[in-house]
Amino acid sequence: MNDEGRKSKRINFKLYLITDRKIFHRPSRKGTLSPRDFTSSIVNAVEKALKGGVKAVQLREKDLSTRQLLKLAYRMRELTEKFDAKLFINDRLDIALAVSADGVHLTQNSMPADAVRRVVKKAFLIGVSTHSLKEARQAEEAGADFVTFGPVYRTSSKLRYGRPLGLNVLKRIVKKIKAPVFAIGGIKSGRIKDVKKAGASGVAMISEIFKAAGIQNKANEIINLLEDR
Ligand code: TZP
Repeated sequence: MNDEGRKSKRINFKLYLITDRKIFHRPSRKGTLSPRDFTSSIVNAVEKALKGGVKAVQLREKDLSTRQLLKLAYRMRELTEKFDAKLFINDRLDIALAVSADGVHLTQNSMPADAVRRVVKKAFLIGVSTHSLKEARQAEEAGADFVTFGPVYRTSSKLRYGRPLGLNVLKRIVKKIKAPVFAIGGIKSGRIKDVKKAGASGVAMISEIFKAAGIQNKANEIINLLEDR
């Protein structure tokens, strides 16, 4: 794994787990999930992953109301703290600060990293989703601690995240920026070797872990693959 010499001291994890509670519950016809749905299954699933050794979780539930998201974020904070894992909140700096998360994960439509940096403590971490070398460079220049890059492969949700960018583009980006790069999009256990070879500092995952029959074992298996154990 090509993270020697990178600004990786602040980023001490290689597996970045991203939530998607819709994996467990389909929204009703009205397009909403009941409050019970969003406080139970995803919390249980994240707990299993934490038991398997996950050390970084991104709460990414874009369709929840502010109050629903805040409530879920408090639960996630409690849980991640118990397992000494980092918590990131997708896009919402306000929620991240309110629950004392370790950081925020910014999209290309979020506040830019430099604007966030101006108002947070030094220890607060900033991740940024990127999909090209230009975006990765911009994120790094703006002070991102790490970036996710992808989709590298076709994801299970078909082309919702854009066309797959491939390992060669990942390789090029890793060479050009110093910040740790997490490969995202269609990452499965069997692809970790190639992603590592391409130079990624780690992987970000949704379905490979949350759709696994045994979430705890799957998380553990992936961590072992990433750590070369
Ligand atoms: N951004 C790019 S691909 C993706 C996101 C959020 C989805 C990754 O999901 P999966 O199930 O790990 O392919």
